[in-house]
Amino acid sequence: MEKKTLLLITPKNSVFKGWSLSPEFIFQPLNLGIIAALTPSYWKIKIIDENMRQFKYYPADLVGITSFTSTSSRAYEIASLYRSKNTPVVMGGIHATLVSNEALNYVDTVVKGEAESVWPSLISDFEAGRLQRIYEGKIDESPILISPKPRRDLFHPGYTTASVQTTRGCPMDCHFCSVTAFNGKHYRHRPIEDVLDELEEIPQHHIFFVDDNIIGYSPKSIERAKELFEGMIRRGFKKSWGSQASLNFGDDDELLELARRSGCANILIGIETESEDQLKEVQKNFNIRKGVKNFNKIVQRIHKHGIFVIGAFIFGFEKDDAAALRRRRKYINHSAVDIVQATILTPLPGTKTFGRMEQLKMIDEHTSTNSWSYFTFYNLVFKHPHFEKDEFYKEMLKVFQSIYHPWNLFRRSCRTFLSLRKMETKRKLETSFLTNRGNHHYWVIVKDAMKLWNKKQD
Ligand code: B12
Ligand code: SF4
Repeated sequence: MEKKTLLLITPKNSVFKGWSLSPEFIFQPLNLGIIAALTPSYWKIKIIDENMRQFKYYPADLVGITSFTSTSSRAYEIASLYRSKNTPVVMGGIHATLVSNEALNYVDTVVKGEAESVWPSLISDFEAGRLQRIYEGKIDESPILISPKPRRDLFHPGYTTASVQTTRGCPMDCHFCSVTAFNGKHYRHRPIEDVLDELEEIPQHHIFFVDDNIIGYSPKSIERAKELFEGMIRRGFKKSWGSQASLNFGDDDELLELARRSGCANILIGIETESEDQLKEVQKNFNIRKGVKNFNKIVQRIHKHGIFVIGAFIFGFEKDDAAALRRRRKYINHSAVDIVQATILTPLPGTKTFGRMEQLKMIDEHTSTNSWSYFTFYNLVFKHPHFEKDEFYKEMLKVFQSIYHPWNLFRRSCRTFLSLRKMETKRKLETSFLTNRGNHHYWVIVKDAMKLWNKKQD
């Protein structure tokens, strides 16, 4: 019997290159590696990441597409091409889950939620010629997340960083974030030995743990993180890793020490804003609890262990006026973070921000196929109470030019050099150089995004 072919695709954003402008910042499509691992071994599987190589039509029996909101327009384009050739298309991932009715206009089947519980039955249904329109992935109540080792052998060999996931879910439910809507409030973790075994097989030196918070919030989840780091030390990994966490990453010296010894180089923390009012507006309660006045101290405590911090900030909260944008810019330029990720508030489907703005009819057109491409976090895609679009962009130009000004980049790098402890001078120099490049990379993304500011959406 001839093998059936499954083609799995990560689409690009057709109007904005963004992250994929630097090959070293392109991440492996872990989701597609997992789908491939869930597929019976008698299938032939190919993964195409459009961010890595130009898309070329490749014949298949079944096509699976993943997508962010910002890449959904391109996902629909590719889906239409395959459907025009009578190849069934399945779409999964965050966008198809949260606006499944829209996605069903362009694809044969939508997988809502996490795929582990449904993909094997979808494949048997396909083989039996009874593919359904919707499959609903179930999230287990158990704190243990069972997910197969992704088929890394199918990834393009050019990724310099390997993506690994150790946990899912976030109890915080911040208004602008879709993680809780998608992965649930329940924090789940993979068995530590499974993660360690997976790490053994990864050739890349750099690892990005794609968890939304690698340590979680409860004492139990923090213990789990320590066990993971201890396991990495015990097995003698000499890799360098980064991940995401909340401000509680800086709470515990023992945890920080274990993180560093296990190879932690950097951590991305959602600081969002220096204004308590705005933190309240988006229910970023954890940061309020930590206290704005302590943010820099927390970052400095992380520095003491030789770990640098990527601070994520948001501009364009509904209460932001021009003065507030300037205050945030000033705060950032004086803050202790090493790399600044500054973005524009974007209502993502499934979030409370989206629900509220949608009700008030504030959000830009997002029903035509291309307009989702502008939901990149670098465009204002809603009617702001304090700004016309051009006024907002005028202010944001000043903000970005200042945050990523060569002089500020230089100052930030010097601060990084001086603040990192427990590191020999050569590594400190390398790290300062790296953070400078990181900031510069964000500036490159912003410059690319600015090209869209004056463009009319299709
Ligand atoms: C790592 C990451 C990135 C990486 C990219 C990784 C990649 N190649 O996919 C980088 C840093 C490049 C990135 C960029 C961006 N990201 Co991002 N990112 C993440 C993060 C933290 C982890 C993603 C991940 O690997 N998860 C692990 C995999 C296993 O989970 P999964 O993708 O959900 O897959 C499961 C299911 O969804 C399903 N599934 C997924 N695809 C498919 C396909 C099929 C066919 C099937 C059947 C099932 C299926 O099965 C999988 C297993 O259960 C998520 C948060 C999160 N919790 O997911 C945000 C997240 C996906 N990112 C988000 C956003 C907004 C962005 C940016 C727009 C942000 C920005 N400021 O630039 C850009 C967009 C980039 C672009 N190309 O346009 C949002 C997306 C929301 C949305 N509605 O689109 C998320 C959810 C974070 C959030 N705060 O809300 N991101
Ligand atoms: S922003 Fe971070 S803390 Fe808030 S819900 Fe999303 S993942 Fe959780």
